[in-house]
Amino acid sequence: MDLGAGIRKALARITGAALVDEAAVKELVKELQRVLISNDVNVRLVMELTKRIEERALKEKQLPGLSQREHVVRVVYDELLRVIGESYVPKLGKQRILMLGLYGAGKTTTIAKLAKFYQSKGLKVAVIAGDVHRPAAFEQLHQLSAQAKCGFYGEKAEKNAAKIAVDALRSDNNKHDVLIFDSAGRSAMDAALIKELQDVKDAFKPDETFLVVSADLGQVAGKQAKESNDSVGVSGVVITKMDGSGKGGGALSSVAVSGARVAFIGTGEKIGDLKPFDSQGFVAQLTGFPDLPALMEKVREASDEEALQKAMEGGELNYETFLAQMRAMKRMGPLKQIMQMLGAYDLPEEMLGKSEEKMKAFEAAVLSMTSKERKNPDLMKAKVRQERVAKGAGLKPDDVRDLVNNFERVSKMMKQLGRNRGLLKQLEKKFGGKLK
Ligand SMILES: Nc1nc2c(ncn2[C@@H]2O[C@H](COP(=O)(O)OP(=O)(O)OP(=O)(O)O)[C@@H](O)[C@H]2O)c(=O)[nH]1
Ligand SMILES: [Mg+2]
Repeated sequence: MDLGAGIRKALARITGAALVDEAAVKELVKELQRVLISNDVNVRLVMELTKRIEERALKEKQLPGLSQREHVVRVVYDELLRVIGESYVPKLGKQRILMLGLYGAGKTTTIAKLAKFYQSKGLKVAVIAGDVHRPAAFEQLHQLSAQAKCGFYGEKAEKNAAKIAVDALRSDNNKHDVLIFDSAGRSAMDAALIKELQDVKDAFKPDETFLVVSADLGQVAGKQAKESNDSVGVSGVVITKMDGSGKGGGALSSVAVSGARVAFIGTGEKIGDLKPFDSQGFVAQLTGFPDLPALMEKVREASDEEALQKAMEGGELNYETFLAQMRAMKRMGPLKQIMQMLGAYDLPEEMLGKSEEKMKAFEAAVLSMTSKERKNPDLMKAKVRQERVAKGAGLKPDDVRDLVNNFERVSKMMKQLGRNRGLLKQLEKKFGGKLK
């Protein structure tokens, strides 16, 4: 059974259980251990991971608004994500990339895929045929470059890879934004390969050095990542053949714990079968909860609700607490009516979560503020700050000005209402818990 299917089956025990108690959590943990180990994930890692899952699932305070089931799923998701590491955000600028890896890992194919990827981001790409050992390597890359419609440099008879790098840089003369160098594979990271790669590095001066490993190496991928990093330095790992291997989870987790970052994932032989590594998406897929982001949203709202409660009780309003309030109000429809009953008729409609778009804009703006600005709303009255935030949030300065004005209006009103401490509590009593 592949890793994803196994994890989903294990989680089904929880989601299908009549009662989510300690025994159910222990069952889940046992099943997870079995699945992870049989998928070549390192045993020590599995034990650490499942111990944390068990502890957190049983002991951690459940966030309000989450069911016991959701709480457990969330813990599993969280912990898997922690092992698997961060998503990769490709740099989209001028750069040189050196590719390395053992025989047949997928270096040359991946180069064509990368060329296509960076070109799709508007960058000019050329590839360099630097595999001087395999006779057909030059032709293979040449053909792939035609398919990817990118530039190509190579010298058929040249046996010195570093010299090819120097010549390619000279003839390119800054014409292309991204240069990708194909190097020769070996059956092991031996001294000769390390020396050749080091010479190429000195000549080519890469910004990124990507190690290419095949998913069917399983845990060995992590060992390879570590060795390559120690000997030549690696800035990212591309895991290929994730489509055809049951050991992908093992490869991925072992690379992540080796300290290297997973940069791209190859999922097929075609030129479009490559994507930057998205750890959240990957874990969502593994756990079989495509709506996990929705669950996470619920988690966030639950914590927002706590922040809201505090803000209402303390009467303090700033951009941070305001954002939390808006998020919570979105769910607490009745609050708006209650506020109207209290005479607060002129709450700006769109600020009460009616309009998704405004909400998103507001959120983007708040996230572009410094934490000082979030806590001291008065600072945001300055035009220069509004302009800076607009730039950061991808909004027009006028939009940010509107948001600031709206905030000021609501803030004034909240101050009047908020003088009544514990307002929310009283309202809840009065309306019989309708607020939740
Ligand atoms: N299914 C699948 N096949 C892949 C993937 N990436 C590469 N391959 C295949 O793996 C084989 C080897 O790929 P190459 O790109 O030639 O590997 P290489 O590392 O350059 O090999 P050498 O230059 O001989 O060391 C080819 O048949 C590719 O089509 C992938 O993500 N999925
Ligand atoms: Mg090759």
